[in-house]
Amino acid sequence: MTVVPSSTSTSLTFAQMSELAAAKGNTLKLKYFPFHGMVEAARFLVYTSGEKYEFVHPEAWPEDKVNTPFGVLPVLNIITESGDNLELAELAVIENFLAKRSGFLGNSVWEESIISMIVSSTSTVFDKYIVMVIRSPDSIRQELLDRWLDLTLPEWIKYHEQYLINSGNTGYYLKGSNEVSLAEIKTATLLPAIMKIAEKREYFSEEKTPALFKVLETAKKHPEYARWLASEEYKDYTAKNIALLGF
Ligand SMILES: N[C@@H](CCC(=O)N[C@@H](CS)C(=O)NCC(=O)O)C(=O)O
Repeated sequence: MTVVPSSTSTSLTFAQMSELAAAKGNTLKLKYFPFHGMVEAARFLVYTSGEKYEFVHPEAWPEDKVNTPFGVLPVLNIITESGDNLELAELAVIENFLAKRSGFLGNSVWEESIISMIVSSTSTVFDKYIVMVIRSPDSIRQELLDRWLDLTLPEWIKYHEQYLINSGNTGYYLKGSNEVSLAEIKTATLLPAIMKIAEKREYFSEEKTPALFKVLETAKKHPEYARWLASEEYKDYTAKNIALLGF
């Protein structure tokens, strides 16, 4: 099998690439399938970056795999003003890169690590649903869905409620913070989908999950996030997500 490596700007040094990636005036191109899937937070971070951006979709899949670093999406291409093309793959890395650029990753290395820790926990619960349930054979999907609903999800709910309450139940994960970070954005983007998937279990309510609901309110009060939720682009991805995945 021949794998053609995806394009990278090999003539630039890492120091040059770092400078270019942080510069203003770039165009951000985020490639993923034409629904929210796993990139809802990443799309918001692109939207709020202040840079020109394009949300692009593969023309043909799996044919387009070979044009990505690891055969999967999302991929972020940063096109600099001088036409260089810097490429990043792997969702967590793309999210962190974009979040750091726009101030959604705290104000110190420790805050950054705590935010990444919380995001990783939330990403994992959703990834498990995608990998264990959605991609499973029809014959065992219901059993795996029940396992996710009865074991995986309740743990996430319990520990996140506890973490938020220990942080003061303010709607922010970081104690004493009043700045929206990727931790709140990640939860706010995935919680509505998770609630829909689990609606028959009745795990979520103002009484049962007050701290998680406060995170949703915190995110919705963020002016840029509210603007993103109201945008046609966002609504279009939501409609396609519902049509394809049911949430
Ligand atoms: N480790 C990757 C996983 C990405 C992933 O699983 N992408 C899926 C879409 S959600 C994909 O590209 N699937 C198509 C394929 O595997 O051919 C990441 O975190 O970005």
